[in-house]
Amino acid sequence: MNPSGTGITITNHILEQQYASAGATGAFTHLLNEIVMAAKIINSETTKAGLVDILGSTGRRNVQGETVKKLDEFAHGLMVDRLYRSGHVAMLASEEDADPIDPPRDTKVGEYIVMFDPLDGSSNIDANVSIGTIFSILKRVSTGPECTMADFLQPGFKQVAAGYVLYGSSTMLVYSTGNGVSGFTLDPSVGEFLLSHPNITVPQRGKIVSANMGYWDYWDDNLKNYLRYLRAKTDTKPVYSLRYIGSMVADIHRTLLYGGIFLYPNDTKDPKKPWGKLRLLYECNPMGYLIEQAGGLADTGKGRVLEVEPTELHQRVPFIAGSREDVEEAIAFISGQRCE
Ligand code: FBP
Repeated sequence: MNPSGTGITITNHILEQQYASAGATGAFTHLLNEIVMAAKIINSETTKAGLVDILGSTGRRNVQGETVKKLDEFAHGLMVDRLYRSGHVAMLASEEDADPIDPPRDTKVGEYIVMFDPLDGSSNIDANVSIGTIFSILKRVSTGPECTMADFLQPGFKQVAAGYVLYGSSTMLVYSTGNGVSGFTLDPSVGEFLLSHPNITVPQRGKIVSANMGYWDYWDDNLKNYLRYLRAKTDTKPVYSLRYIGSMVADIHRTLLYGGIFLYPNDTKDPKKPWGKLRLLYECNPMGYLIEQAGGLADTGKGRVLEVEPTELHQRVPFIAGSREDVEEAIAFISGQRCE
């Protein structure tokens, strides 16, 4: 795959989608292009992070109770600025803010709701491990002068687009508008995201398991049975290899390309929060949408992630996603239908 060879830029690709959809106004194209621009600017900061004063924390804690990293704050501010600059956003929500983010005064607003995790995997930033930006786009549903929480608390299957940017050995932007999943690699020599991974399809079955095994003692027996099964070599399956980066974007990107299964299940680490760690609206729904668009499955252990009726902006859900056959097998074990 030679990005420069194809020469299809992400803007070309987005425009082709626009021409293909009847009644398109260009608003969506403009919005996606602002996300592309934000990705390029965040990339320029992450690649020189060790050289400029952008590593380390701000000393503040966000609504998740996590320490806010300087790059988190930078990426958050930039996404808010670029998205509202498009003039097509009704309202925004970010992992970094407890409440939806009002448009700046005198900003032209539009019909799109965007929720995002400005910098996912921020615990890995200072160690130069891959990190990412995740975004989910919905259409506004409320009709009054002001947006309401109903605009944000929509089930994942209502998304009109979703994607992520991976700041890794190379920087990639992977997105879907409901017609399959496409991956673009940033060619620094031309400053353009070029099509490098057309029509990404997750393999039906993989041989990689991705979960933070450090939490083993907090998982239930059905899940442990499944993971023991993956560790066993049988005539029909190899031993599954363990890969866990601890940045959801990087772990899901590998799962999309190589197949296998990524799990952040519910656990009893904190009995008050038995539902795992990952956030439904700006982590699990956009990633679940991409996995499904690529032919895989995304489940909570009790049903399709994209059918969860959201109740809170920052709610968390268990997340089990990847190759169709692997997720089906995992659910059979987790629900107790299988135990060997
Ligand atoms: P944020 O960094 O955006 O808060 O994301 C959460 C996250 O870092 C995910 O990227 C990753 O999958 C998970 O948490 C890792 O959690 P843990 O350290 O508990 O395995």
